[in-house]
Formats: sequence, C-alpha cells, structure tokens
Amino acid sequence: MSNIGSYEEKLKDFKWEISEKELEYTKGNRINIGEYCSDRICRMGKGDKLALIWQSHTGEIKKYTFNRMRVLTNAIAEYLKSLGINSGDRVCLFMDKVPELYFGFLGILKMGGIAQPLFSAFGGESLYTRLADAETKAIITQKKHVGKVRKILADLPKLERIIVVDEEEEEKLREKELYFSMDNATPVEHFDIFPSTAETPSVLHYTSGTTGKPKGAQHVHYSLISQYITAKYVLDLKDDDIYWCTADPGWVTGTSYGIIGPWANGVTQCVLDSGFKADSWYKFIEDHKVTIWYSAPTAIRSLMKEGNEVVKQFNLSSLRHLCSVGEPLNAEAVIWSKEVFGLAFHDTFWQTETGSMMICNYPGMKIKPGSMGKPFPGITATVVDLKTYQPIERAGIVGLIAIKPGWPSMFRTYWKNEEVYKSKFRNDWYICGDRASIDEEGYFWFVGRDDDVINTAGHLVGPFEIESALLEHEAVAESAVVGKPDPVNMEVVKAFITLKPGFMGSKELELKIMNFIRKKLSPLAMPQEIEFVDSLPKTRSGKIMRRLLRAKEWGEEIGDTSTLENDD
Ligand code: 6R9
Repeated sequence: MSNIGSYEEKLKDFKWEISEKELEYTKGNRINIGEYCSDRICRMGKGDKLALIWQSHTGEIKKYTFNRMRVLTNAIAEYLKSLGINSGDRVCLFMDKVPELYFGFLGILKMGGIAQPLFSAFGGESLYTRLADAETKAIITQKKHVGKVRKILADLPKLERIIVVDEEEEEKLREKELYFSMDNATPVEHFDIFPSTAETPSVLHYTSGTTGKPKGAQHVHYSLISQYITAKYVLDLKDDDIYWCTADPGWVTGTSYGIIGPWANGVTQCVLDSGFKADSWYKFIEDHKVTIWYSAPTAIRSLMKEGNEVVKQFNLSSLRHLCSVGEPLNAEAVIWSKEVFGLAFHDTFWQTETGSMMICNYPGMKIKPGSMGKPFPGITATVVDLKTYQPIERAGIVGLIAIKPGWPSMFRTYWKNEEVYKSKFRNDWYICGDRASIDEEGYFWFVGRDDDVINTAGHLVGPFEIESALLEHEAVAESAVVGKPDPVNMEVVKAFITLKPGFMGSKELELKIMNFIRKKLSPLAMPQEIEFVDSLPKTRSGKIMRRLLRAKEWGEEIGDTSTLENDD
C-alpha cells in the first residue's frame, strides 16, 4: 500500500493540517527545518539510522547517521555564529555535492541564517550577480572553487567571510578566508537552535527570467509542511527506503527533495558526487540498493541513448518507485522505463517559486505517458486564458498554468523585488509562466513556457543574462539568445550575433565566444551554436524579436510578423 493510498480519496479530505499534525507543529509555535531534519528524527529514536550515504567520483564512501548529522550541523551552526553571522544573514553554499553542502544547509538554518545555495559550475559573473543582489555575508566553498570568489571579492563589500571546507594549509588562505573541516570539527551535543517560526526566511534560490537579473525566490521555514507531505505521498518515502535524488542542491529540487523532504521523513539518502555516466549510475543503484529514485528527463533520455544492454549488466531489483522533474517527460521515456526497469517514471511539475510539487503522477494512479498528472491534494490548479486570465472550462484548450495561492511552501517574495513578485499574480491566481491544457479526466499536458527562458537539461537559463555577457566580448555588437531543439537536453542555447566593425565571423571566433560565456556564466549558459548575422530582427521600437528567431529554430509557423513587430 502506498502512503497516499487512493489519490481520489485523499482529494476529498486532504488538509495541510494533516502534515502539521504528523510533524507535531501547532500554529504560532517554533518550526525550524534544520531541527526537523536531524534533532527530531533522533528524538524519534532513529539517531543510529543512516541519514547520508555519500560517494565521491573516485568511489570514496562516507556514511553519516542522523545523530552524527545532528551534532555536525550543530557544530556548523555554532561556528557560523562564532564568526558574527546573525539570523537573517545570507550564507551562500558554493560547493560540489559534498557532505558539507548538505550539512552546511541545515547548519545555516539551525542558526537562523538564510541559506543561498548556488550551482558550483557557475562562473564568476553568475556568482557575482547573485551574491551582490543578496548582499551575502558569508560563503562556504571548496578550494577548487575559491578562485572564482577571489576574483570578484573586491566588488562585494558585504561579503565578510569565505569558509573553505577542504583547505588544510592555512597559510594558503587569503584575506577573509577561513578553514573549517566538518569531519574533524568537535561534535556539538547541544546547540540553541534559532527559534524560527512559520514566516522566518529560510532559503533563497535564484532563478532566471526573460528580462533583468536572476531573481531570488525567498522561502520560509513553514515550507516544510508542503515538502514533508509531498515527499511522503508523491515519492512514497517509507522508513526502510534508500532514496536517491540526482539533483544538485544548487537548484530547488536538490534542496526541497534532496535535503528537506526526505530527511524530515527520516529516510536514508544516497548522494553521488559525480557527473552523468550510465554504467556508474546503474552501479550506484545496485551497490546501495536504491529503492526510490528522483531524476530528470535529460538524465533518463541519456540513459535511453546508452541502450538496454547496459541495464541488464546490473541488478536493479531494489528499485520500487521512480519520479522525474524539471522538464517535459516525453511519453517514450515513460514507456522505455517501464520496459527496462519494470517501473514507469512518474512525472512531477513544480518550480523554484512553488517550493514543492504541484502537479504530479501518484503511486497507484493511472499514468498517461506524456502527461504531468493531476494537482496535489490541497493544491488548486487550473489553466487560465492567455489574455483574460479567466479559468478555461473546456478540456483540451491551451492556457497558462495557474495555482491558487496559499500553499505552505509558496515563495514569499523575490528578494528586494516585490514589484516582479506582484506581477506573477492575476485575478487571485499565481501564474507559473507555463502553458498547458487539461483533458476530460483532469490530467495536465505541458505545452511549453510562456516566456523566453531556456530550459536546458532541466535547468533554466535566462537569455538576457547571456546576451548581457556576450556584449562584454570585444567582437560582439548585438546578440539574441534563444533555445534550439536538442534530442537529449530538450533545448540548448543558440546565439545570433552581429559583429563590431573589423571582426569577421569564423569557427575560431565562435569557439572563443563560447568559451568566454562558459567561464563567465556556466557550461549550461554556453551557446552550443553561434550564428553570425548581418542584422537582427527588431520591433518598430528597436527591441530584438527573439520569438521570431526561436520559431525558425523549431521550424514553427511564424505567421504574421507585423504583430510581432509591434510587440513591445
Ligand atoms: C523544480 C524545477 C521550473 C520550470 C517550470 C517548467 C519546467 C518543471 C516540469 C517542467 C514540464 C515538468 N518544468 N517540471 N516542464 N514538465 N514535469 O524544475 O524548478 O528550476 O524553477 O524550473 O521548469 O517550465 O516552470 P525550476
């Protein structure tokens, strides 16, 4: 029997109070995610149970029990406090998927700080934009990434501390840098956990939009109520499960369901700190007897590409439930997984802003391959008209995905950007910015994004951020960045560029510009193709028409461009 039992039955009587009750939370009282993920689980008698099984890219394994996690996260919290970091201060986590990242996250929350996880593959400029915006006070990083921080430090007057978790030669540390070894830290048995309440800020996750700089979606400790119960019902986490979430905590899946959801449920998690490789992924599942696996369509398509033979070389019989998130999960991938694993991937739809799963396929519910499923009990979701924002009553008509505000893990604002936050709401609906339709049976079918944001391998990249960075290259006069189709990553970045006088388009220049972006922003943001053009299509007021360029890449009907020309 799955945790959710019957989805239809749960719909009838679900209330968020069910989650509050299970977590023994009463309104107005303290709620601290760090405490819920470690101390509470120990109090429930699971202190000796494994919380984390971590494996490095070289095969090194480290294991931590819930009690060890409790005393180490206490040690981190105490250390941060001793450095003068106060509640409400932003502390950035800028690391590969090492144990210090996971425990650092909980340590920050325990002392009342706001955790700001950033993807460790970010280059200096991506890092700078987000640290400057959040006025981050401290950053926890590794020696392999500290160079990127050093380069931008002079422009970040608010950044007071740089904590390096693996630099053993103190003399190599520079200004503001400190060394903190988590595994060698004195365990702290008792720490006065910050008395956070429901609305105390917890996590700041940066996400890209069409225009402007990336925005910090600000979450609060009360998000736990959603994350705990969705992890329980959708991922079907049970006491004896071994759970593997392949997402990096630099992105929201890696925190909501790679830290908070599973640990608040007292479940053992595995982490593999290495890139994608089909055989090592299968071996990881076999070695650790993974039972529940939460991954992403790009990874699944990459596995599909490697073929069925490699699957047969491993014993994957421990697996019992599979879920996916981040981008459209194509029907073929669902059918393939059923064929090779005997289990279908269950698609889940949600966003950085929603903090937890919104529209999902549930254990036991009929899966329609290609559909995102139905709203989580307690979530009111629909599609609204593209112009009037009125709910669309008829099945099969495409509109904007809209959710009734009020679920516990909803973001509370964009950091210092209330205006953009407010613009996300229309007629009392939160507008996700995605298009979909709903069929006669209430299943949601994803159509595409309603903006120019590019979803590459499940990661959102903002065209504006790339275009701005391109302009910093000496050869670039103007640019327009769009997503182009890709069989594995769904979309990759393509840049159209006009050159400054004296520069000629060439393969060599293309490579130089690609590398320039990779270093400045990230490998995800790097254009996979650059087309040098004489001019870019523009609206009458001079705005570049990205949509026209995008439509060409996708072989879509462009139609009447006169409307686009007026489109400001
Ligand atoms: C959790 C996460 C959110 C955007 C979202 C949509 C796309 C996510 C999807 C999906 C189709 C799914 N997206 N899940 N598209 N099917 N199951 O990914 O958060 O990084 O903020 O991305 O990703 O476009 O609006 P985030």
